[in-house]
Amino acid sequence: RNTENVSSNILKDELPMCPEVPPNLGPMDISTQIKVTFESIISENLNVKSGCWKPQSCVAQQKIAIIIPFRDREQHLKVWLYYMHPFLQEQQGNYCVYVVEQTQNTTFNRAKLMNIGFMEAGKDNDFDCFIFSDVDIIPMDRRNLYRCSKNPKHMANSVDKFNFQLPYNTLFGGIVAFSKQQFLKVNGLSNMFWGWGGEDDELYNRVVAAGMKIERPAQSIAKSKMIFHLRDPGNKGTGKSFHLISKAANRMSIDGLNSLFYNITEREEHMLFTKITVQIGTPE
Ligand code: UDH
Ligand code: NGS
Repeated sequence: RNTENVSSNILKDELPMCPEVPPNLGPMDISTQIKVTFESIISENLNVKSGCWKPQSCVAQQKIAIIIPFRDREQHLKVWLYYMHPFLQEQQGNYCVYVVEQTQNTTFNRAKLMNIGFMEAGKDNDFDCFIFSDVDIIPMDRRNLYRCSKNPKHMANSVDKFNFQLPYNTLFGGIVAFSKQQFLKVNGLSNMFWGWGGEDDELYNRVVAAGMKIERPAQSIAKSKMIFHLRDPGNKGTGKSFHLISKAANRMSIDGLNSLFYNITEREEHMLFTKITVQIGTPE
C-alpha cells in the first residue's frame, strides 16, 4: 500500500496544473425535452464514480461540490445529468454531484436543503467551491465556467425564460457559486423560507451585509435553458418572506448554518450522484 501511495504521489507531482480557462469551449445545442434513462447516462459516463470525476491529465485548481435541492423531479434530474456530466468534464472540473432530497408531504425549503448539501458534502471531502444549482437549469455554453470566483457568483443571469435578460438587478436565484469561505462568511442561507420564493433575495442581502459583492458571467456566455414545468404542489410560500428579506443583516449571525437541524433518512451512492434524503421539519 505504501509503495502504491508513493508512486501515485510522484505521478501527481508530475502532472501540470489545469489551465485557468480550459481549451476549446463554446456553445452547445441542448434540448430540455430529451428522453433519457439513468442506464444510458451511466453508460456514457463510465468514469464517473458516485457522482465524482476529475481530470486525469492535469490537477484541477478547485475541488467543486455541486449541490441540487430536490424533490419529485426525476425527469429534470435525468436531463441535468445527461448534459452536465459531459459539460463539467469538458471544463476539466474536479467535481462531485450531490442531490439533496426533501422527504415527502412537507412544505419545500430550498434554502435549508442547500445548507444541508454544504454540510454533508463537507464531511466527504475538503471542497473549495460549492455550486448550488436548481435541477431545471441547463447552461447553453461551455464557456460559462462552473467555478468559484473572488466573490459569490450568480450564474443564472441569462435564462431563456426571461428572454436572456436579468429581470431585476439583485436576482440571485437558480445557480450560485460560493467558495467555502464565502459561504461560511454569510452563515449559509436562512432556514426560515418555507415554500416558493425569497430565499435567494435574502441570500443576496447577506452577501452585501457581509461586505462582499456579487459577480456574474458575461450574458453572452451565460445563456441557459430552464426546463418548462408547472408549480409544484406543496410549495406555496408562507407570505413572510418580504419581512425576512429586509431583516437579513440582523438575522444572518443566528439563522443559517449554525442553527441548522435535520435528520438524514437515507444516503444513496448512485453512479451519477450522491443522494441524501433528509427530514427537515415543518414551518413554525
Ligand atoms: N424543487 C424541487 N421540487 C419541488 C420544488 C422545488 O426539486 O417540489 C427544486 C428544484 O431544484 C427546482 C428548485 O427547487 O429547480 C426551484 O424551484 P422551482 O423550479 O419551483 O422554482 P422556479 O422559480 O419555478 O424555477 C417556479 C414555477 C413557476 C411559477 C411561476 C412564478 N413566477
Ligand atoms: C422573485 C422571488 C425570487 C425569485 C424571482 C424569480 O419574486 O425568489 O422572483 O423567480 N422573490 C420573492 O418571492 C420575494 S422566477 O420567475 O424565476 O420563478 O427567484
